[in-house]
Amino acid sequence: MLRTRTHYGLTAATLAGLMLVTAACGGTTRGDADDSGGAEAAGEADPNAEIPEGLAISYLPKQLNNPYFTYANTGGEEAAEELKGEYKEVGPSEANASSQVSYINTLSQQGSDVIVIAANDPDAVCSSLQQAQQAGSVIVTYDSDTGKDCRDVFINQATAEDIATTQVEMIAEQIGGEGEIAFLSATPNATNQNAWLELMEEELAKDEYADIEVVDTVYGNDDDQKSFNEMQGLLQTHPDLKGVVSPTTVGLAAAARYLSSSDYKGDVTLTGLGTPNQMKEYVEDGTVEEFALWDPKNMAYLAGYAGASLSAGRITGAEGETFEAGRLGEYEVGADGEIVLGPPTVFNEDNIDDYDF
Ligand code: RAM
Repeated sequence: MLRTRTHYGLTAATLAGLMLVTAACGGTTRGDADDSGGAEAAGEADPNAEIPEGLAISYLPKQLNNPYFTYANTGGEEAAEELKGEYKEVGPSEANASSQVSYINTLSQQGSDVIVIAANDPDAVCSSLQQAQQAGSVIVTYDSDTGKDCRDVFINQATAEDIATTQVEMIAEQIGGEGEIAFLSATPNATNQNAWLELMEEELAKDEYADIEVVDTVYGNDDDQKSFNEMQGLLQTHPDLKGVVSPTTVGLAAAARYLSSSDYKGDVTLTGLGTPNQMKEYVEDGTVEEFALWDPKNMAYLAGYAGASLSAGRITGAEGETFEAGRLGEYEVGADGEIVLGPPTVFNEDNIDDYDF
């Protein structure tokens, strides 16, 4: 549905911006929402609004070639198909802070109705996203958020608190409640990993974890080789290390690969967030006991439905609004436009064979 977008889902701030753009451009036909009056102009949702056919729904992951996003976006494609929209995926090959900006600008210029993005950096993408909103795109963040003023809604894979406490519980249990641990994270600017790291530190500051000490945090940049090297470095730098938490699928798989063929296997615990298919061999060979994740495909599927519902005006992103998300059923928009997919799942030898992603 390129270039013929509905403006029903626009927020008041977006409408103000749109009016400015309209005024600046003088005579464009795009800004007809400002004189349409009624519920739309007031930014009210119409739960019965039709989702138009042909919506352009574009996915912009942190990076291409990351199995997590490759699998996740099959859910985006599924949603777009069910909604009779046009699915597209574009993205950088590296998860650098500013690597997504040119893709956002291009999608906006192409008239994408919905842009679904996992932000590599909360700030670097903000102004391009706001410009895309002003030009009529709905912005849905998934996996990794930007600021709440730079998007309409955020599809959170699970609450940040749940993701943090699950990982702390796993590492604490596996190292017997005491000793040195370290974090092997993704990129230093990643909104999601940074939120989880902060909450894990808070959780570990509680009395029950008084005997666990975080001695280092390193960044593998969601690059396989760098993550592998960082894991090696951690083990060499901290001879008393009892465990490593890697809250990234790229980091966890690379760290497991290093650990599995090193002398530290069996002595150092490794856990974090991983995909069952990438981790299966390391659970089977005893390198890793337990790790967690959610279903990335459902996350991207939910993002597609949220984006289409916004674009059609069924929701505006206000707290308390509800919408139907296909096979996942009804979801509600929470505070600050956050929509939570569900709790994380813990994987170990008992259930890992039940999953294929
Ligand atoms: C990596 C990415 C992604 C994160 C997962 C757990 O694939 O950093 O953003 O959610 O790990």
